[in-house]
Parts: sequence; C-alpha cells; structure tokens
Amino acid sequence: MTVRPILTAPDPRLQAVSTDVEAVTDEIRALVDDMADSMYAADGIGLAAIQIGVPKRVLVIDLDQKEGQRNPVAYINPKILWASEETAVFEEGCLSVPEIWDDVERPARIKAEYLDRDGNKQVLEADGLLATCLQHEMDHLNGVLFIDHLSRLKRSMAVKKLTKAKKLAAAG
Ligand code: K1U
Ligand code: ZN
Repeated sequence: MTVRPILTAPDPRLQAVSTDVEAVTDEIRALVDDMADSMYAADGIGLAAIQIGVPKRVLVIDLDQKEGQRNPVAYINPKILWASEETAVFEEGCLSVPEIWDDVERPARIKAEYLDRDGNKQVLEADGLLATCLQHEMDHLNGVLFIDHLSRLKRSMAVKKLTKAKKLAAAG
C-alpha cells in the first residue's frame, strides 16, 4: 500500500470526468488501499480516485476515525438514486483545495447505490456528514470542486489564493 501525492487546484486533471469501473478486480482493491493510505496521511475523511490522478469512479470515506482506528469504506461506481428537496449547509474543505473552507448547501438526505470492495451492489440512505461527504466526493468524479458551488466572487478569490500558493511553492 502506498501514499500517493494528492493533486491540488488549479490542476486541469481535477476537471476530468471519471469513468465507470468495469469489474472490481484486485487492481481496483489495490487502488482503494492506496486511496485510503493517501487519505489518512493527509488527515482527510474522504478521497476520490481523481485526487490521486486516477480517473475512475472510486471513492473512499471514513467518518469513524477515532483513537487511530481505521474503517475505510469504498464506494465504486456510486450513483445518486434520490435526493431530498430539503437542504443542509455544511462547512466543507477539500484536500485538493488546501486551506480553504466554506459553507456549501446540498440536499440533506440522499439514497445512493454503489459496488463495495467485493463487487457487491449496495444501496444506502445517508444524511448528515455522510450525505455531504458522498455528494462532495461524487462531484469530484464529475470534475466539480466544492468551490464551484460558491459565488463567482468567492470562487475567483479561492482560485487566486490557490494559484499564488502554488507559485510560492514552486519558487521554493
Ligand atoms: O478532499 C476531499 O475530498 C476530502 C474532504 C472531504 C470533506 C470534508 C468536509 C466536508 C465535505 C467533504 C476532506 O477530508 S477535507 C479534510 C477534513 O475534513 C478534515 C481535516 C482535518 C481535520 C478534520 C477534518
Ligand atoms: Zn474534495
């Protein structure tokens, strides 16, 4: 298992639309394990494969990290079957959008289907942080970042800050 570098915005690879996994093979399970390692190394609660440069529809989420316990859950080819009209606002962050946090409004509850790491179809109903995190990660699969949900002004301020941080990092 390997910790892989996480792409940060602005990077055109983060705008890619990821493609469905055709079969849940050992190669996909190895990808899931690398994603989990990369997520934990970066102190995240979720990660989409595109964030490590792999344009496949694979997510890992672990909302249950306490006292060093790890319970990563893989969501492969996730699809939203239903979303509530009721919305909820959460302050979101993103490992690909470092040091920027802002409120995002999304459906409060969703019903989704996905394949688990054994390739079995699962259906889940989620609310609270899991609903938000699943929607945030599924956005990544369609090339969308949480800052794309902000006002044009806030988004352009965020992009400027990220571009400046990258330039400073490149200058050493
Ligand atoms: O980069 C990502 O997509 C993962 C992202 C998930 C997320 C967080 C909050 C709301 C919606 C989606 C993160 O994990 S950001 C890091 C984070 O949540 C965190 C980091 C340190 C301490 C506590 C939380
Ligand atoms: Zn993210």
